[in-house]
Amino acid sequence: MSPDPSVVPLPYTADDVASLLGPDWPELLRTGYRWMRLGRALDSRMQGLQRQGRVGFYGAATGQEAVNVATGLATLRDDWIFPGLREQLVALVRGHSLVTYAHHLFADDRDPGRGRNMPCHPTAREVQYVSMSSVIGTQISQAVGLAYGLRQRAAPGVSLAFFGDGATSSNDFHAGLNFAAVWHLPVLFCCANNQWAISVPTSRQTGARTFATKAAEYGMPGWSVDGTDIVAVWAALRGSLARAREGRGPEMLEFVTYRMTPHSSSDDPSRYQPPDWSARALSHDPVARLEAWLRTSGVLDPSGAEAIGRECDAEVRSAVEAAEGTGPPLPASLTEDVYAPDRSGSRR
Ligand SMILES: Cc1ncc(C[n+]2csc(CCOP(=O)(O)OP(=O)(O)O)c2C)c(N)n1
Repeated sequence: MSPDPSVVPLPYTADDVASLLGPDWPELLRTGYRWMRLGRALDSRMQGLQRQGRVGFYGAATGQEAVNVATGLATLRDDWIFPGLREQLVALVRGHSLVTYAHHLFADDRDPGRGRNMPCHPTAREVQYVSMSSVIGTQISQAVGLAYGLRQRAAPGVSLAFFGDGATSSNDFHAGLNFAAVWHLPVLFCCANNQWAISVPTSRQTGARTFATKAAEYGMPGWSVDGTDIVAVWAALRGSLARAREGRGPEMLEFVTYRMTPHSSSDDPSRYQPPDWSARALSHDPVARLEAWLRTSGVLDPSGAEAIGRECDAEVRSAVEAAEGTGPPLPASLTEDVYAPDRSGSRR
């Protein structure tokens, strides 16, 4: 990938980044860049497979990689992720296997969900990434319930609720923020504002200046962050996570991004997006912005960036090859994993 000269530059000197991310910033950003390229490679390959009829459905997160990768790298094992629609890369960065995710996308017999969920709705229990629900907003109050449980048990961890701009109009948004603020819970409300709820632009979603300003009236801090700038996302998350761990209560973070692909493989945005949308989105491509900055700062050279891109493509290709061709879940699996074994000995 060659850097796009029209990309909006990240506004930092190396000293700025060192003060925000610490002395190991070059390694952190190189790692972050690689994960972002992996997310991009995955989206590109899976959209192709969907068009070829090899997977049934796909929802890309192209344009939101900085948010997902920074979240995966800034959170700790004890933290919990309640995704909205596009946070699958968070699970991978936290350690979920790419091959297992590919099995999920093919909805086959090795999919931990045994093909019961739509593609892109994985559960990654081992990294505390909760199964996504397509029902917009429901995960917000679930994340708050989990945070309440953590507090009651004096258990470590922060619960992160992700949701799109559209989900801020759901009942769960109100119930979740209100309950969390009243009970002072360790939860972060992360609004992935990609400026569209399918065909509904943010101007039709709210009269508020930003989504983050809503937090104040619930009684918690709210931050509006450039979600296409991985340094900004990372620094903001570090601050909010640290305060939540200290017991200082919930916060809301709005990450402003540009949706660079259709809502899903079932959508045609040319019917509703303005003609200049893709140019605006491309100038805020989070991968291109980071790559341009890393090159200018001497952390990455063009051949290094290309090599990373090739490695990521190969990793995705080999995960797809390993998974594709596995048979569908056996019919008997329909009734497996549904009930826990009854250990009480009683007859019901
Ligand atoms: C309760 C509910 N209402 C409507 C829908 C249909 N629907 C699916 S995705 C979507 C838009 C979501 O937009 P947003 O929350 O901004 O997330 P994004 O898709 O932009 O990531 C809608 C309305 C749904 N799934 N659930």
